[in-house]
Amino acid sequence: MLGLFLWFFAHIFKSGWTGVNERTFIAVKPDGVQRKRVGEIVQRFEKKGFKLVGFKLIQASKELLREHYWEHRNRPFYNRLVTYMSSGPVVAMVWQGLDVVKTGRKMMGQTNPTDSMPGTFRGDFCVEMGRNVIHGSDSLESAQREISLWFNETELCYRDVCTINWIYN
Ligand code: DAT
Ligand code: MG
Repeated sequence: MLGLFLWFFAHIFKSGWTGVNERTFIAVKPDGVQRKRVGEIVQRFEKKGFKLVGFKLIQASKELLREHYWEHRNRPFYNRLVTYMSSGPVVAMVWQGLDVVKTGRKMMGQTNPTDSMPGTFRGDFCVEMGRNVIHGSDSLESAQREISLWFNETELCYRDVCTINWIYN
């Protein structure tokens, strides 16, 4: 009985994060902010048809960044990465829409800008992996974890937009 309840709860909870309600965490890194790429990055997500539900300029603490990049804690670049990410403010955002996690990753390009196609943020805006301008969640699970790490529930606006029928059929 408890199992059934937990399954039901998990299903309802997850369904809030799928389909047109899927959400991803996108951050313009300190180099992207300094190099004035915020406007164009926001514009491309808007133009695509995704919905902005969270946005803030934040000087992230090293604690937050260590947590954010926890999966890389044993990699040789971990400390350098945390130092770079704390070297200036970042613009933290939550975007919502159908397949936004996967599409956001495609819009970003590959981790190494050298491997990123022109037309992607990393393909167009940067040359080196250690200054690759933008972060985006790599899975639905990462997105949930990262959004709750960077945002309080009160900072997110789940609003309706009047263009919905022109974006989805
Ligand atoms: P991504 O940002 O594409 O999700 P990731 O999660 O593998 O890439 O790594 C996080 C960041 O760490 C990445 O944006 C740049 C840096 N990084 C990754 N691999 C690296 C490496 N081999 N050397 C230096 N920095 C690296
Ligand atoms: Mg990653």
